[in-house]
Amino acid sequence: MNIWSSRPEVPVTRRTVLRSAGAALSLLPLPAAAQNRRPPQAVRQRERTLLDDGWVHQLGDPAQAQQPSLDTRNWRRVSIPHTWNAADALDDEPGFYRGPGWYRRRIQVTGALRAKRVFLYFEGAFQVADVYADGDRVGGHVGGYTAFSVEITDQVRRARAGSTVVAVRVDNSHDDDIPPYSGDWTFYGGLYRNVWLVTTDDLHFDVLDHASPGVRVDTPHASAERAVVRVRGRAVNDSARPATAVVRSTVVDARGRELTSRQTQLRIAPGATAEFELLLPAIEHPRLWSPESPYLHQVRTVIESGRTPVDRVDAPLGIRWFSADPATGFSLNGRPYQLRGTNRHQDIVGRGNALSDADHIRDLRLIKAMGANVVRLAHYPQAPAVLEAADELGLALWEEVPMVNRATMTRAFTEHHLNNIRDMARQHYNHPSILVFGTMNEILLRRPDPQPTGYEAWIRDMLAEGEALLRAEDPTRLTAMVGHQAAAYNTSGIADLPMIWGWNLYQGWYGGTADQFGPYLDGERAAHPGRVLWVSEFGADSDARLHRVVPGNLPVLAGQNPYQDQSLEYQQFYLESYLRQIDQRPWLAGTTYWSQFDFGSESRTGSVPHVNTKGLMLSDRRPKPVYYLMQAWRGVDVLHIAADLWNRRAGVGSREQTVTVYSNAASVELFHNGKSLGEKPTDSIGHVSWMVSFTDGRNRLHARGGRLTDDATVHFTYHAPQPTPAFHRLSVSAGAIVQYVDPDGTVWLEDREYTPGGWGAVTGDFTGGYGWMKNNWVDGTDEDPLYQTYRKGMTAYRFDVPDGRYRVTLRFAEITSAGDTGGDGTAVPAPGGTVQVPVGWRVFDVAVNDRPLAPRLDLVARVGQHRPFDLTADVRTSGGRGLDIGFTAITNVPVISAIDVLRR
Ligand code: GCB
Repeated sequence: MNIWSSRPEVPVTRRTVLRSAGAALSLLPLPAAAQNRRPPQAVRQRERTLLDDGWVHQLGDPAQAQQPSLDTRNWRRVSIPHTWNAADALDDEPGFYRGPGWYRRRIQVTGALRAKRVFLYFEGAFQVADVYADGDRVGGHVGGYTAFSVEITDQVRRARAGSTVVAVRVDNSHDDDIPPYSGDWTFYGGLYRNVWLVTTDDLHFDVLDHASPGVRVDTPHASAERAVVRVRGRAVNDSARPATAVVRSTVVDARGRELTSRQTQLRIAPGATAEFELLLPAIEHPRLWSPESPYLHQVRTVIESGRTPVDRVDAPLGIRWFSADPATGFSLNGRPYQLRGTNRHQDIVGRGNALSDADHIRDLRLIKAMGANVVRLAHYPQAPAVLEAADELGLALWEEVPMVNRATMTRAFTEHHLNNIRDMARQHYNHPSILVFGTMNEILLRRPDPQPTGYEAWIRDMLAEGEALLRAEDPTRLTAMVGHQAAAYNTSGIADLPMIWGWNLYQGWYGGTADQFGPYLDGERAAHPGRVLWVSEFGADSDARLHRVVPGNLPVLAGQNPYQDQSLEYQQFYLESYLRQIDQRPWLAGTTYWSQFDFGSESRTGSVPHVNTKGLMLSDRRPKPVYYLMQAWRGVDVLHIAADLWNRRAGVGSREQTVTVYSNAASVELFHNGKSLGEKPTDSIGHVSWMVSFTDGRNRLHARGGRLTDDATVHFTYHAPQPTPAFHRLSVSAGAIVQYVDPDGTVWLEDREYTPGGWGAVTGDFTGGYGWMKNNWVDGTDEDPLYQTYRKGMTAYRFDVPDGRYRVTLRFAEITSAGDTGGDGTAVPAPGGTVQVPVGWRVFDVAVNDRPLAPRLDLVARVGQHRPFDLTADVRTSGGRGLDIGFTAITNVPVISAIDVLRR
C-alpha cells in the first residue's frame, strides 16, 4: 500500500550546502556570527513594471510586423490582458479564429534603464509566442498556460531613438504536437495575462530558468515542534568581472519579525550562474498553514554585492505537511483532512480569458466563501494572482498541465508535455497552497480514428516519463492523473502511475442515475485497494431559465439521457445526491465539483450555446442554488431560500410546489405570506423543503433558522387544467418536461397530452428531439431552449378555450439530429456525420380551426436548418369549438417547438 507524503527525503541535519554550476565558482558558508542582519526593509528589490497599456494589436501576420519602423497607426489600441476571441467564440458561426495575431509596444529607454539588465516577463500567452525587440527575435514560448521571460538588455542598450519596440507574435492555431490536443473549454488566443518589464542589476537571481523566481523554498522538515526551511536558487553574474556575492535568506513572520536567517558567500565568474542551497536554523513551534488558518511567513532572499543589496526575491512560506493514504484518505498537518471543493476555469463568458488580477482574486474569494478548502485548477496552470490568492485565503490547490482528451504519438508532443511540467513545477514551487500537481485529464476520451497501433501503451509511457520528471522536479507534492469512467485506465496501467487517481464521474448526467455514483467508487476501491482516490469532477448543467416542478430521478423518456434536463432543480437534485454519497465515503482524499463557474465552451450547443453550464455560479458570478447547498454542506453560516433564480413559477391544476431551503442551521421555519409552515430539521447536507400552496400573483417567503433569515418573493400563475371563462393565456414549450421563463417573465409550461375539456397535444411524442443534444443548436435567437425541445408526429394541439378572439403564435425549428428518422422510417442524411436535412425532407400543413395557416410548410426551404421560424394567427372561436391547431404530414412527420395562445 502506498502512503504518499509531502516530506522530501532530505536529512535535516545537513547544514548549508553549496553547489556550483557551469563556470561558476563556489564559496563557503559564512559563520553565523558573521551574518549581517541588516533590516530587510533597506533592501532594494528588482523593479517590475506592469506593461498593461500602450499596446497595439493586429490579427494575422502583417508584413514586417516585427520591424520597429512599421507604421502601426491602423492597428487597434488594446490593453493587456487581451484576447481576440471574446466575441467570436459566442457567435452563431461554428468555430472561432485560430491563427496568428501581433501585439506591439514601445518601451521608453532612459539612461537608468540602460544600466540594468532588462527582461520581459509574460504571465501567459495562448499558445505559441515569439518575441522581438527592435526586430531581433529575443525568445519565445510554446504552451498557453505558463509564464516565460526573455531578455532585451542588448536591444535596450543599443536603442537609439530613446525607445525599444517590442513585438509579440501569438498564435492559437491548433497544432497536433502541442497539448492540449483538445478539450471542451475555449482555446482563446492572445496575450491574455499580464506582461511585466523586469529590471535587475548585473548580479541577480536567475530570471530565465523557466521563468521561475530563481529561488526555491521548501521545508524538508515540518512538524508542530519545528520547521526547517531550505532555500535553493540560482545567482547570475551578468557582468564582465568576477563577482563576490553574499546570498542571505531570512524568514519573517506575518508581522515582519525575523525568525531565522542564514547566509552564504558566492564567487561567480563573469557570465556564469551559481547554484546555492541554504538550510536555515530551525523555527521552533512554527505557526502552521492550513485552509482554516492560512498563516504565511515570508522568505526574503537577498544578494549583496559589496555591502549593497542588489536583488531580492520574496517567497511566501506556509509551513504544513500532508499525506494521502488509500485507506484513510488525505491528512494535513498530522490530522485526517477531507479536501472538498471545486474546479475553476479562468474565463468569463463575453470577456474570454483576458481577466484582471481583481477578477482572479474575486473568484477565489467566492470559492472560499462557499466553504471549499480545495480548488482544482483545471485544466492548466493559472495566473500568479490565483496562486497568491490561494496562499493567502487558505485554499489548497491541485494544479495540472493541459494534457487532455487525446495525444499525438510524436516525440515533439512528449517534449511539450515535459516542458509544461517543468514550467509549472519551477514557476509555482513556492506556493504553499499547492499540494497536488496533476499531469493528465481523460487522455483516452477522444481516441484517434483509426487508432494507431500501440496508442494506449505509448500514452502510458509518455505519462510515465512526465510523472518521473514531476517527481524529480518536485518531490514535495503529491502527483495526480484523472480518468473518465472507462476501464482502459485500469487495464493500460495508466491509473497506477500517479500517487492520486482522480475519477471524473457523471452518473446521472451523461448517463445512468445519480445513485450509481457511490457504488461505482466502491467497486473501484475494492478492485484497487492500493490507490488513493479523488473525485476530480462531478457535475450537471443548469440554465437559470429552466425549471423542473418535479425534480428527481426523471420519469426519463424512453431512451433519453438525464442531461436533457438542464433545470436548476435537476442540478440541485443531482448535487444533493452526490454530496450524501460523498459523506458516506470519508476515504475519498478529495472531491472537486465541476465546475465553479459556467465557462466558455465554443463547441457546445446546449441551452446556452458555447457555454458549459455546470457552474455552481453563472458566468457573471451570480450564485445558483447549488452554491448555497455547498455552503450549507460545508457548514458555512447560510440560510437561503432557493427562489431568487426561480421567482416566476406556474402550475397546471395544482398550486402546490416545493420550496427548498439550504442552511447550516439545525432547523428552519418557513413562512408563506406571513403564515408559518412549520419548523423542520435540516438534513445532513443542510437541505430542507416544504410543499407550499402558492397563491396567484405575489407570494412572500420568509425563512428563519437560528439567527439567520432570508426572504424571497415568488410570482405564481395558476392554470386550470380545463380552461375557465376567465382564460387569459397559455404558453407551452412543446416536447419539454421543464418550464422555460422567457425574458418578459412569461412561464412556458411543460408539454402535456390533450384530454377533453383541457389542452395539450393530440398524439405525437416527445422523444424525437427532447433535450439539448449535439446538433440541436438554433441560430438567430437567444431563446434556444424554447426551440430545442419539440414534439413530433402530433396531429393537433387542442385548447378547449372559451369563445373569443385569440392570437396564436407557433414556433418551429428544424433541428433533427443524427440518426433521427421521419415517420416513414427515412433516416436523416448525415454525410460525414453532419446532419443535412434536405429541402423537401419534412413537409407538413398547419391549420388553425381548419383554416390553413402554413400549407406545405418546409422549414428548411423557408428559413434553413437550425433557424427559428414563427407563425402568428389571429383567430375568433365560437360555438364552443375551442382552438384546434392541426398538423398534417405530407413528407415525414410534423414538428412543433412552442405554442402561445393569448386571449385578446
Ligand atoms: C469532463 C472534462 C471537462 C468537461 C466536463 C464536462 O470530464 O474533464 O473538461 O468540461 O467533463 O462538462 O463534460
